Amino acid sequence: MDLEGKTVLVIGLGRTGVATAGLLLERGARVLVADEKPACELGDAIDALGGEGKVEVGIGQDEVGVLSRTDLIVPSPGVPPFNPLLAEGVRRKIPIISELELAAAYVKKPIIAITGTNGKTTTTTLIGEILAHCGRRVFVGGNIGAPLISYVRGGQEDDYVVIEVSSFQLQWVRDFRPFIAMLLNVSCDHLDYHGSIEEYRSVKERIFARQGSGDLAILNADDPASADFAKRLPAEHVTCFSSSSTLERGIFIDGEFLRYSGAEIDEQYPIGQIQLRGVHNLENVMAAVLAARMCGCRPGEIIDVLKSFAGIAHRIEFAGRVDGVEYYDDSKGTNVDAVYRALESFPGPVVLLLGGRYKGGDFGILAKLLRGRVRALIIFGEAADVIEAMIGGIVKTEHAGNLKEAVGMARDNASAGDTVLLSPGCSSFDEFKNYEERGAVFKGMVERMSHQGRKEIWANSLQ
Ligand code: UMA
Repeated sequence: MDLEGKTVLVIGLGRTGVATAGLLLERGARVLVADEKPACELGDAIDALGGEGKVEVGIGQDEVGVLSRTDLIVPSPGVPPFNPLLAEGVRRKIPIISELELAAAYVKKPIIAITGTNGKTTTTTLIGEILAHCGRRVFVGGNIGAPLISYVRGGQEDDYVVIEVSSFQLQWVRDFRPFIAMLLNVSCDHLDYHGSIEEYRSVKERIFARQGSGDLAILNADDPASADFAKRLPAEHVTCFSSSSTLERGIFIDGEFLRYSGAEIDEQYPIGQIQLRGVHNLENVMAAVLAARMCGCRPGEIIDVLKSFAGIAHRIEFAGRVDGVEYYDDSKGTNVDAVYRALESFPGPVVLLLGGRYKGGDFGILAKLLRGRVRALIIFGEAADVIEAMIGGIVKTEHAGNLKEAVGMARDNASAGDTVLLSPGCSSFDEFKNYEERGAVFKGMVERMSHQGRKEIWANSLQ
């Protein structure tokens, strides 16, 4: 892509915007930056780019006049399509390209791209671990942390590029062509950004659109829409995984094993040796196995990693034990489907913490699981009233103003043998910078409670 002398408008100067602007400058483009924050709050980002002289900053979100001198727009993932600059850019037919697509145009190594509403981070991390264990050099990034464009600016010394891809990053792609692409699942999420589940799904499906000869597409056979869609994909190889049915070609749960079967394939992966818990995680594992086998990893090598891979932070992560109650941090569970999957992993009794900023979705789908496994529901934050209206009272329900209060109430409601599960089903932005901060606060509280508990036991033993 020839960027020399082009005037490019970067919208949003967060992690993606800074890396994007850096690449554009390196390639000889003139860079304009629009961010909803005032320029004085963007000091670090501007410094990272070499100071104010390097890029033009201070452009407001509705200063559409700037578009008359813009050749290309690169929006950051978090900038929604209805952002005034973007919407006007579309109307004026100015080319718009996502950071993902811009970066991929320069990536020389095979890309493995993972999308889906839930399980992306676990699957991406697991694939990275398996490939590394098999002696491959691997970059792991995308929505998970370092944007792909930051990889382009490095030496590109790896054998594979494994990236978690969000629907936001797929919003403006046209030519993005991963060697392996996978769609793990689709359920209601980010409706405040995409408008409808249909639009959200169609954006996610763009991950497969440009695949072709030699490429592999991986889909979830249990998702009726994906099963049908699989027949129309351009990739040379299309494979599915299923946790509920037997597949002639693909990978599925067969008693105590994950069984991968195909024309000349019949492999088994013992479920008992997999550290990750929950059916949803078996789905993630199956998708990862398919990708790893495509990259030439051997079953024995894959099993080695499955035996030790315990998951990622804030995703049904064990946070500690206090008074015989186990606490789990699922702060990354920011949509209703994620809560459903987390709850399914615990037979009960569970004290469930739900809340934060509502992003859409029907909490009513949790009703049956609530009745079967949940002792008490603690709802907190901005979304408390919305959640109360959908599922309040199905089981004992209490309101808390914030997460800290909610944890205190959970402790009061739980008995030895119970699980306290923070799986909020909402974003964290009403109270925290991101889900990581929310999870860290939760884990910090559990840690303090358990210290306190130990001190009390110690003090009592001295009396
Ligand atoms: N901004 C605007 N106008 C807007 C919106 C934002 O100017 O309308 C500005 C903000 O003031 C800020 C900047 O844009 O200065 C932030 O850009 P961004 O929200 O795109 O955030 P980045 O720091 O670039 O991080 C993004 C992803 N963020 C989002 O998708 C919201 C990160 O995913 C990702 O790790 C990072 O790129 C690197 O690839 C986070 C996320 O929450 C973890 N992702 C969502 C999710 O997982 O559910 C999709």
